[in-house]
Amino acid sequence: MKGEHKSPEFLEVNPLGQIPAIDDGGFKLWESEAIMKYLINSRKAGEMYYPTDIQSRAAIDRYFPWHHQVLRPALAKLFLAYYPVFPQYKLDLETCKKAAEGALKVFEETYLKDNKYIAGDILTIADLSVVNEITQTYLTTDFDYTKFPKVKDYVDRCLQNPVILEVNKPVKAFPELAAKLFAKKDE
Ligand SMILES: N[C@@H](CCC(=O)N[C@@H](CS)C(=O)NCC(=O)O)C(=O)O
Repeated sequence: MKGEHKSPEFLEVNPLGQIPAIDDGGFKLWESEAIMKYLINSRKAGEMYYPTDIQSRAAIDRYFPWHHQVLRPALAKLFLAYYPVFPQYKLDLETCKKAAEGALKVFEETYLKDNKYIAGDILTIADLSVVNEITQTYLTTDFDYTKFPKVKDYVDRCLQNPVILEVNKPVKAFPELAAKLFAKKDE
């Protein structure tokens, strides 16, 4: 919010000026997917969120390109249409709702078709990536998630994970913060 991600110190870590980025003893890395995989591989924590079984990994890896290209942009635009944090993006709420509905329909009918989680019965880094993109609007807007019962059940299931629940506490509080932020801008 204060623009620290554009400071010279931060740009040393990620020249793209975006979060997340890490500096692991001098090894600098950005891109959330690469960071999650690096941390899991370097800390040998694979079995938990990125199982080493080749087919499980493939099922997780298969999700990411679609996530980065389709679901994430659609949900990010939906969020920004509700909360114009970047007013330079002229986003029409109804258009964004339609795009988000299209992406969520595919997510529900493909990735959640027969699965509790994206890659099967266990929660993985694919779920860690998507669930917070969804809760951004699930917990903070009137966007109609009842149209997507499997997505709704999925998010409620993910929110039972204590880490995901913790991360989402500030998300839940966002509408209050936004009201203050936008009131200040209008002053
Ligand atoms: N593909 C990148 C996307 C990174 C990204 O878009 N970060 C956003 C926050 S979620 C950001 O830093 N936006 C501020 C900006 O671009 O100035 C990833 O998965 O890490």
